[in-house]
Amino acid sequence: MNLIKQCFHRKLWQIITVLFMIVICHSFLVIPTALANSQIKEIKVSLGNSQGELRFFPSSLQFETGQQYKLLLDNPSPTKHYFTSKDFADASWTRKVEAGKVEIKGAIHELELKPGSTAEWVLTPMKSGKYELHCSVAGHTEAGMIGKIIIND
Ligand SMILES: [Cu+2]
Repeated sequence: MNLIKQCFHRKLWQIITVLFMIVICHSFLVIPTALANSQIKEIKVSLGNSQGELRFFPSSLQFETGQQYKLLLDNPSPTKHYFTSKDFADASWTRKVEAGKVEIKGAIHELELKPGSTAEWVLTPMKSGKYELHCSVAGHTEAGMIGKIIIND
């Protein structure tokens, strides 16, 4: 009787061990898949509008550290504008900027968009904080072409 009980216990432990191994193996398979699936998030920002208003649309941007973003910038206005946020750029890792047929790699601090142009800035925010955004064309910051960028942990 005791031998049967012992045998049963051994079998039970074997089953538990196998189940445990399956769970461990499964998590090793699932975690890299989840990482690979983490999509690039797109955020669209217009510099000014067709009415010539000196504003960013939207003027408040939120990011998360470690998440990759594609910042889609466009200028639908009749004048050129800047997307200037040096501290935000310093707090982020830039993979590339694409504008027209040109792809620029390396650190970026400021982008100038001529009327009707677009640019794509692919970046990963690294350091949380609040950062200011402005357009550095003379008079535009004073007219209210400013914004805020928040990077959350
Ligand atoms: Cu401007």
